[in-house]
Amino acid sequence: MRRDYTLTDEQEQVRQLARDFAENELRPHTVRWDATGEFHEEVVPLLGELGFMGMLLPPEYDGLGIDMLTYLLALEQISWGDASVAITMSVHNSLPTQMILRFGNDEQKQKWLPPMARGELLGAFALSEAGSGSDAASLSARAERDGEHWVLNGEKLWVSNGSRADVVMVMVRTDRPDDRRGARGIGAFIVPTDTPGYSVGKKEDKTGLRSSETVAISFNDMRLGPDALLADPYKGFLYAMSGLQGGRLGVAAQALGIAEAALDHTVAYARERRQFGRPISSFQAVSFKFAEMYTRVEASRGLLYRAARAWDAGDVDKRLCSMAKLHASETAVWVTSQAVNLFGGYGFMRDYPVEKLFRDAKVTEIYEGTSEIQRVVIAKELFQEQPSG
Ligand code: COS
Repeated sequence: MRRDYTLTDEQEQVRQLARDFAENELRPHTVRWDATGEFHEEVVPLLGELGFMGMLLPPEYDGLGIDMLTYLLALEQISWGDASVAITMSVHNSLPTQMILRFGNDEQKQKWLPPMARGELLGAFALSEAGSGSDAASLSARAERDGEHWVLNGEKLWVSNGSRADVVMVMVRTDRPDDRRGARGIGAFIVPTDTPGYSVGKKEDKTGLRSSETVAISFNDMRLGPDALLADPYKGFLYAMSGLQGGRLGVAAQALGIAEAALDHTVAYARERRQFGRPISSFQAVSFKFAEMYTRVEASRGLLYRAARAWDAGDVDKRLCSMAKLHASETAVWVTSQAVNLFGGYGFMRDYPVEKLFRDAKVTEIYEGTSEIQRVVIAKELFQEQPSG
């Protein structure tokens, strides 16, 4: 790993800590986790001990209280070690904990954040449904008032961490059927997964990220007290979108880690693999491919770190978050695909590491907003900007 002189000493230390952890605790198990699809259960408490489950939370809630860039540096390295572990960490750090921190009341923060920061409680986020993916505001799971209480019914799909989570941030309709309010008729609820009426459904059989369990969850007359509602009952969609800004940076860091891992494996292979009497890296056609892969990875890094620095300066820029995710995810898919080609026949075999990275990369173009949705956001922002001069 090259020293990055644009980072502070503290940022370099956290990055190195995450790299060492990835090297020692993740890489030795990643092939087995992928093959068996077993959840990396033993890793979550270890991440908690390092403080990596509460990186963005302030020390008063037992978090590390570090900046967005430092968090993303750690996440990138964790993903370099194993991308399934990275999504467990990313969802937990970016979505439920951040939404409680930003929009929760004191009681909710005191109750949930310290154990979540310590990695004792795992968080998840449930927005998508069978009929609402990109068109997230069209969701149909609902919460009805019953005096002070809420009664939830409906089903959510593709919930990362869903089967293991202790608490899930759930977005459901709070508007009445005769008064639908679109994106302004949705509430966000903090749902403990031991609530009667909560159930975990099908575990998905996925192309990649196979040791991250992705499930459907459903609510059947699930009663929640008023303490479960996050702030305004009609602003849950806005809270979720605000959470997804940071989530999209997390996915970008995850994609960057996958692309870097593919590049590292493929450079090592191209140095050793000999054809026509010489290492394949000495063929210009091959070396040009590496130049392109390397350049695209560094471009993704530049955009991601720029978005993170803007965030840390107080400028949470929707456009930059979407650009960073779009670029890094498409880079990861392209770089891992090139890596498979460069490994030749071996690239297509499970005995070699790059086909797993290729499978893991694909979903980064899909979840937390598809590449098409990122383009919608970027183009909309561009046309909303004031003309200069
Ligand atoms: N950050 C903050 N606020 C956002 C936002 C974002 N990224 N995107 C939208 N909003 C806000 C808008 O500003 C608007 O607020 P106001 O009513 O105050 O103006 C509100 O949300 C509704 O926005 P909009 O009218 O643009 O809603 P649409 O229904 O047209 O949808 C998209 C907007 C498509 C951008 C949104 O639905 C989306 O991001 N979809 C992808 C969902 C997703 O990422 N799912 C993955 C879940 S994790 S697997």
